Amino acid sequence: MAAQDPQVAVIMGSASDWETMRHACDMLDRFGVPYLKQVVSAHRTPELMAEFAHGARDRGIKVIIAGAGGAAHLPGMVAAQTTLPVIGVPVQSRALSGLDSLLSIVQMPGGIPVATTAIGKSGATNAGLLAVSMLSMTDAALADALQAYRDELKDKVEESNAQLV
Ligand code: RP5
Repeated sequence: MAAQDPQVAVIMGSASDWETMRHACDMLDRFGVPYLKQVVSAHRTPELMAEFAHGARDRGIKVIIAGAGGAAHLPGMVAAQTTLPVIGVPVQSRALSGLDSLLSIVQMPGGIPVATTAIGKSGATNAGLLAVSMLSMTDAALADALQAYRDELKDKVEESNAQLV
């Protein structure tokens, strides 16, 4: 749900990250949360990254999801330039399967937090869910929708158990 008044920004270091980051957007779509998606590269477009990070709060963004792979400095560099919550998604890299991305994002020195998810699709999915969860602190309808989603997951486990016999 791309919208004029996005509450979440989903940014990524390269268009090649989209196959991963689309799973964060799928979750935001599922919960009807308006968001924007954009390629913002820490090393190819550093000025754009700074402009984006400094302006995000004023344009009404409440949570930033930032995905990157390899030397994945985007989430940390964005977090350094905004006090909004930043969720970092380590994209699975070709050379090191995303371990490089994970370690680049997760070990932020104390003071500038990045909430880091798992590598790849699961991480992107959970980043979307975590953003919804953050927004649900002040949105009862979203809280209800999240609970319904959890109930669905539980039902699926029960269904799969029934199929084991
Ligand atoms: C990072 O470099 C991006 O986040 C991407 O995961 C990785 C490779 O980018 P491309 O060379 O595919 O554009 O900046």
